[in-house]
Amino acid sequence: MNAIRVLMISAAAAALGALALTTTATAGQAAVGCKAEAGVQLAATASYRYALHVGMPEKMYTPAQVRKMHPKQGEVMLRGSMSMGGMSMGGSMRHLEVQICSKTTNAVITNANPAIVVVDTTAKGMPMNVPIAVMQGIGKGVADLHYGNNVTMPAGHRFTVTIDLKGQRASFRVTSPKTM
Ligand SMILES: [Cu+2]
Repeated sequence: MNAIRVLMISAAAAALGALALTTTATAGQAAVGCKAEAGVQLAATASYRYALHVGMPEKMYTPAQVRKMHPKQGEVMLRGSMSMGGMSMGGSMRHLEVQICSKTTNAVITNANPAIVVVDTTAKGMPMNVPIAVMQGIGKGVADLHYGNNVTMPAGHRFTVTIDLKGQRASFRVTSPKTM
């Protein structure tokens, strides 16, 4: 019991250390994000800019896996939970990601706690809460930091995606892309 607790604490300390390192490396110059790019939809609220992208499922790794396996592609998950069976659902899994930036400076907001709700309007589905993982593309750094997960979104279906951060809400309409 005690040994487990010590282990958990040291793991938390290690995670904090890694975070501190990241913060130090980028101190002074906030990474800029939420750029207008192909396949990205932007929306602004009073304080934030949200950039939504839905693409093919991404392989997600923990920081420890990245250090050990040196993957060249995929994403590193900094916090949060990987959705169960993320890669196993075959054709209807998509990667839904939202970057959150300051509306005034476009600085990437790294410590947000957003809610993301998806509704399949084609299937007249119930609202689904997306489990929030905080991710960065491998090798891309904090400029790519975003929130989301692999989510079941059948190809060609229309969806409403609602982002809510501290009551500042924006909704997007998006069609799930076909397999490329
Ligand atoms: Cu991602």
